[in-house]
Amino acid sequence: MMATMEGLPSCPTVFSRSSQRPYLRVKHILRFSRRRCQHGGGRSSVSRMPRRRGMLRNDMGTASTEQSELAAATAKRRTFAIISHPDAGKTTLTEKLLLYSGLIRTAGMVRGRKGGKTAASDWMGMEQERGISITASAMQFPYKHAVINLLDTPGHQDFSEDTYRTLTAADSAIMVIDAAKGVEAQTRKLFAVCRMRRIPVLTFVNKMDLPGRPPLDLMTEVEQALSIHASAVNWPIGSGSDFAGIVTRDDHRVALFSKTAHGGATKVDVQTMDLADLSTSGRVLPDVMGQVEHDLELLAIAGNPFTRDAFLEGDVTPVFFGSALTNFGVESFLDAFVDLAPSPTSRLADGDDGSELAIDPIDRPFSAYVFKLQANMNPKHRDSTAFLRVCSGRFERDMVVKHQRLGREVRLSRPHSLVAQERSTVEEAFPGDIIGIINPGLFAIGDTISVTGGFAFKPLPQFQPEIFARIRPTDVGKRKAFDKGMEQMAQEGTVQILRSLNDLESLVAAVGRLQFDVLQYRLRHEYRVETVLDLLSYTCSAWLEGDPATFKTPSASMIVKDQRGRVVVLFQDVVMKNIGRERNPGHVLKDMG
Ligand SMILES: Nc1nc2c(ncn2[C@@H]2O[C@H](COP(=O)(O)OP(=O)(O)OP(=O)(O)O)[C@@H](O)[C@H]2O)c(=O)[nH]1
Ligand SMILES: [Mg+2]
Repeated sequence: MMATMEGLPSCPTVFSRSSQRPYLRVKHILRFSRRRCQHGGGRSSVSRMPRRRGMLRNDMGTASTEQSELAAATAKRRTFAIISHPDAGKTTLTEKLLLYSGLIRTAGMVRGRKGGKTAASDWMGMEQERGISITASAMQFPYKHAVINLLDTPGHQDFSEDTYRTLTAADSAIMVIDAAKGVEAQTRKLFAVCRMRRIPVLTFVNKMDLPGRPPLDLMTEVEQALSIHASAVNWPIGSGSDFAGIVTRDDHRVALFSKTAHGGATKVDVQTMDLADLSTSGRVLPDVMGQVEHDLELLAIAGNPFTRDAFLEGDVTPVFFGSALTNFGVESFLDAFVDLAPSPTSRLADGDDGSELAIDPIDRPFSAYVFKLQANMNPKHRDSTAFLRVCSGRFERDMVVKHQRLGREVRLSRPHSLVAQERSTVEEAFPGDIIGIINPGLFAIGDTISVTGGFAFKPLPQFQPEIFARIRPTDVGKRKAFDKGMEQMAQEGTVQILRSLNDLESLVAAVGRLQFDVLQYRLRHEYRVETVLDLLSYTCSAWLEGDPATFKTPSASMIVKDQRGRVVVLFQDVVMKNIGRERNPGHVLKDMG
């Protein structure tokens, strides 16, 4: 295969760790680029040039064709994040959505059996060892008439900053609820973020194959705990070992499932029938049948009506029941999801002149922002990837765009779409798409790029750190690799690096202890550096507005600065922080940066 100037293959190529992975279908969205390779035998110099809006057009007809292509592609996009408390089944559901999309042929487990297959989105070694998600993961796949961009997020609160940033890239969210546990603490917090950002939420009640709480109780809890109307789209037939299927409420069609071997690694067999025929089929016990009929009657009288507008407004959440592990209810959920979920709409940005702008996905030329950085995703490519969410216009490979923070132009020459850590080179992308760009150190989290320049999307939140430490390599000879690893981890937001005001001392800071475990694990595995970490006694912090020289520090506190040079005060505990506030009425202590 011919190599281009940058050392890249000339045809769109899929990079993969295991050549067996049947991810190739992702390329159907790349039809345009593949045709060019087949017929042209490589990229011509003309095709390398970005088709700038207005530049290469020779008549209004072309302009409107491009515009309507863009509008059609945007209308197809469904970009969503899966959120919940740890262990509710987000990664398992993600894996099953990939299975039903055809992107993978057999689904892996969150915690792979020895030598067995693991879930695609939990790609990091530590995730596979511990069976938890540590970092948000992006995947793109076509399904029916839609192109789906799915973001699997970690549930653990120590990684909530990553989850919050990832949520900003989504147009809707799927909230997964464990049928036995109901609405848990972390789910409440994440739901509150969705509400604040006006992201509509669909609810998937998972683990119906295990003994759980009555579905009506769960519906009530969703309504009360989250102050939202809940409207069941389907209803479970039995639960635990009796969970046999679901019935769709509007047409009373029943889907009965047969258990598959290998714990749901392959699609489940479905038999459909009318509810009226279910009792005579002998497939469900009479008392299960009686309960379903009773619940449906009750819902018909007292249940919330569902309208798509109310869902998009965040007034109601459609509720689905199923079991991600056994695949029960996953396909009908995905079908309903592509119909209900919104496609991308305008996003707010701050203009250079201080005005607030709504960036329309179709009317504006290409713009995007970086919501995540991740290094060393694929051992074959020891590099850093910037995850971009396309907000407007058509993206084309090799485009030259304005980098708002740096105030300069950059060429986007190595874009790829993602299936967890695997990459497929992309030629074009549309609003809603998540693409990866190799980051040669140009991008930081929150950066805006656009064809026109002149605005920045709203800044991403940074949480106040609550745990602090000093860290050093055990072997002083590894200092260089250590510094490189630390710089990368800090850029990604894995941890924050704080320095004393005179720059002589540096500390690491995080929102939760697990972030330090990830830091040490990644330094060991990705940079071959063993480290010693000494925890410090500070437990909270705040960004300081005002002159640090006149700030009267309470005892056992410390003034430092963060990576962006902003002043941060570290306190031993909340009492000291409050004393700091009281003693310094002329200063402001901010909890979110
Ligand atoms: N019985 C049963 N187990 C399930 C189901 N869905 C997930 N699990 C199991 O629940 C555990 C947690 O599942 P995950 O998919 O990792 O949960 P998660 O929400 O991604 O967890 P974090 O990413 O760590 O927050 C795993 O052992 C899964 O096999 C289900 O429908 N039924
Ligand atoms: Mg997970």
